[in-house]
Amino acid sequence: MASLLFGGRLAVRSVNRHVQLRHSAVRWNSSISQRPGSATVRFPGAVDSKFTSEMAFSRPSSSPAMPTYRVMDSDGVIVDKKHEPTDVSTEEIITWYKNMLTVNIMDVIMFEAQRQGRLSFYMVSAGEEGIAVGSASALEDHDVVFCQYRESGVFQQRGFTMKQFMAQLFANRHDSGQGRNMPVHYGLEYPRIFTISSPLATQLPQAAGAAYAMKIQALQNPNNPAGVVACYFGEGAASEGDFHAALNMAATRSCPIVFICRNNGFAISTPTLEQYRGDGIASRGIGYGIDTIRVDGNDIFAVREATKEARRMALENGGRPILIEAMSYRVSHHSTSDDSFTYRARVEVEDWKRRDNPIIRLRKWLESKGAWNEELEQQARTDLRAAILKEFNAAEREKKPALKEMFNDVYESLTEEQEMQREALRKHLEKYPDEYNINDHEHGIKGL
Ligand SMILES: Cc1ncc(C[n+]2csc(CCOP(=O)(O)OP(=O)(O)O)c2C)c(N)n1
Ligand SMILES: [Mg+2]
Repeated sequence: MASLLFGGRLAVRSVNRHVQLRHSAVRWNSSISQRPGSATVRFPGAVDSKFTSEMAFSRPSSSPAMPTYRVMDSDGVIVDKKHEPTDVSTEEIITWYKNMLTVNIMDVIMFEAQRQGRLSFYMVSAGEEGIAVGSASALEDHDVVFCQYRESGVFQQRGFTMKQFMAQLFANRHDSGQGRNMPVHYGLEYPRIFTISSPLATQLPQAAGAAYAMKIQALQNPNNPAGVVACYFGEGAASEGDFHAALNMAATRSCPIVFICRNNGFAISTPTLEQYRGDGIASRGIGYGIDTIRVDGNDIFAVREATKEARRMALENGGRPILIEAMSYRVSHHSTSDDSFTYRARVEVEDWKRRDNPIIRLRKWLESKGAWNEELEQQARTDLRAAILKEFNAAEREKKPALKEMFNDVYESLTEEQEMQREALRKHLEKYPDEYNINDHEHGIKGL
């Protein structure tokens, strides 16, 4: 990746050397030979490990669970007044609130639309809007983002328009992916969010690689504002080998990346109790030598503050990875293809809905400041719903992408095999014209 970005292996080698030199102190220290009589051992693989004559296995059960950082309690009250948000205006906080609300209302409409057969698939992020919007609010436009699939709030906060959401969901001709991806697999060119891909955890090593490239870019262009990569994933995805490869690569190469894990208690039907026995995903960050924090994902202020600080730390001294584990509960079914009441009790879900929710929490805080009330709430809901439905109706009526788009963008130009496939498709469509809605596509058969 680096050589593609920086035009030549030589340039990359010299930059790599530069990067290595900056970290050489740490590496060379580890190879210093043992001092006679020293109480600590200097194995190359475990520096400063004390000798002990007490044989004791380290037991996870005797270490307390990592605490969960929180700024605001479930009644919307700031727990410690010194964490009262002061760096942003109430107006801006209201935009976060409306962004969470937008995603929440869109989710209800689109879930229902899928049930009516108007789109093929959908995934909601109910209960996790605070993690997405809060963390994205702490990022800069020149940062680069990799998502899983349950982070619509990140897209909303980074300026993805309702028209763009709907174009992708209905796979119409305005979709930047030209209808080639499943619904909810959005992508945004700038502020950049790499297009979502279904195979779990693939975004993690890609994100670590992108962060390494950004580190080298920062060395080459020190006058440009330095950026980080933010990489989102679910706790289930952290069971993939790619998660471990990505964290280790980011740690050993000191890449400026903030890993943001949404721990929502489930990987489809598998509860966390059956996914792992350690202390969540946070404990794994420590294992890889990565500074880590666990936060309350229903508390948008805590998520934002932690991400802001993580971003600052990730850029310190040339770069390093940080891990945030944001705790929440997946209130919804996994997707429109899932019925979660076959593997969890309805009462458990209802309990969570009633007990805690990032939107209600922020609403309580805004109301306590006199910045929100029932009337504003009803107005906002009516306006947002109308704006979503307007784009919904327009997108559903739009033409689908031209048929030729199915072959484009795989290679720079069509290969001989692709030409043959296109001709075979043309013949097939001409033979069975009544079997396909060809005219739903831009320019009909001429668009092939
Ligand atoms: C490599 C791979 N294996 C399995 C799947 C099927 N799958 C899709 S989502 C999912 C669960 C992921 O859970 P988590 O990462 O916790 O995200 P959440 O859905 O809870 O937001 C699984 C197993 C997949 N998409 N890719
Ligand atoms: Mg999960």
